[in-house]
Amino acid sequence: MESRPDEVRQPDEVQEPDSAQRMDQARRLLGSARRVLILTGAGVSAESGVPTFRGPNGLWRTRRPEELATPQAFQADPKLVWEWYGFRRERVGACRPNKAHVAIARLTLENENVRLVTQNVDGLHELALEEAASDGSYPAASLSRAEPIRLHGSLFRTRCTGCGDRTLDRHPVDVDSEASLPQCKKCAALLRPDVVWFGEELDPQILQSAIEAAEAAEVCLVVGTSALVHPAASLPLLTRESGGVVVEVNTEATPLTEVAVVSIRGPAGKILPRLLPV
Ligand code: BV8
Ligand code: ZN
Repeated sequence: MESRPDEVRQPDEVQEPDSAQRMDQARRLLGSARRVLILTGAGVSAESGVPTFRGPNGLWRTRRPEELATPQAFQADPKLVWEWYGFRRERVGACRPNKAHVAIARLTLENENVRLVTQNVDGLHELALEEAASDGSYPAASLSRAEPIRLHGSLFRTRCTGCGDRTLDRHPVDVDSEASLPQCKKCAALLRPDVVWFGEELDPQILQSAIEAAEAAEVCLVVGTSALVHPAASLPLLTRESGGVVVEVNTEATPLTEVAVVSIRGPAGKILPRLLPV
């Protein structure tokens, strides 16, 4: 089919000579695995319009995420950091889950031996899950079990820098002045986004449940991550060390490509609906 001159040609699995075999091999591995870990990064949300960290729109006002997503940056200029999180909340708030999120949501609802661990703070996995279960066809137990293990927190939650209180918060952020920044309703201290910043430890219980899921998995399906941020990037290695295998879906090669038994090139929104047995 001739593509219209203005149409951006998405890299497609059919372009690579042996990609059909890779898809078959990956389907077989996923189909025969008793336990599967799915690890996602920003790439799974790219087709929803969420800028990735290292992609073309990763920079914000020429600042790199690693510069802004740190306790030091917040200490030095909480207004600037809140402006960035306010910008992302608004941008992500207008995005919808794509076919990759939906395929993963269905699989985790249908199969209790599939766990999802995400580095994403955009809440699109959770939204896809809510919508997939909205027809009430899944028991509450499978819904809570299908909840993603969120390694790095959420854009739509705050944490108090004084009393530590955590709250859901989807409101736009008033960044007029330092005095207008979000304040704790309990102790009036400054609130911060409830995310894990670079240099900060992950929540030990959350990390432990991710490690256990990685060690128990026979297949770790890694989708849309550059695998540069740790400890998240080490989870697939734990699966391999425990005798399992790694399957990768990414539009580009990553440090995990050489670890993966099969690596599929293409956009997650196109690949996952064809790859996952749902
Ligand atoms: C910690 C929340 C203890 C905030 C985030 C070991 C070695 C080296 C460094 C370290 C190490 N251990 C610790 C570190 C330091 C650091 C780290 O890893 N630094 C990196 C930069 C080298 N780690 C930490 O600080 C962690 N804490 O370890 O505490 C400690 C502390 C100090 C020292 C030692 C130990 C905390 C890390 C968490 C930071 N918070 N997010 C926020 O979001 O605001 S990380 C954030 O960046 C994301 O959550 C994610 O994890 C990461 C971005 O990576 P990706 O999601 O993969 O996105 P990216 O854009 O990079 O790539 C997108 C990919 O998708 C690409 O491959 C692209 O090709 C692909 N793609 C694009 N479109 C598509 C696609 N694929 C498929 N389909 C498409 N359509
Ligand atoms: Zn407080």
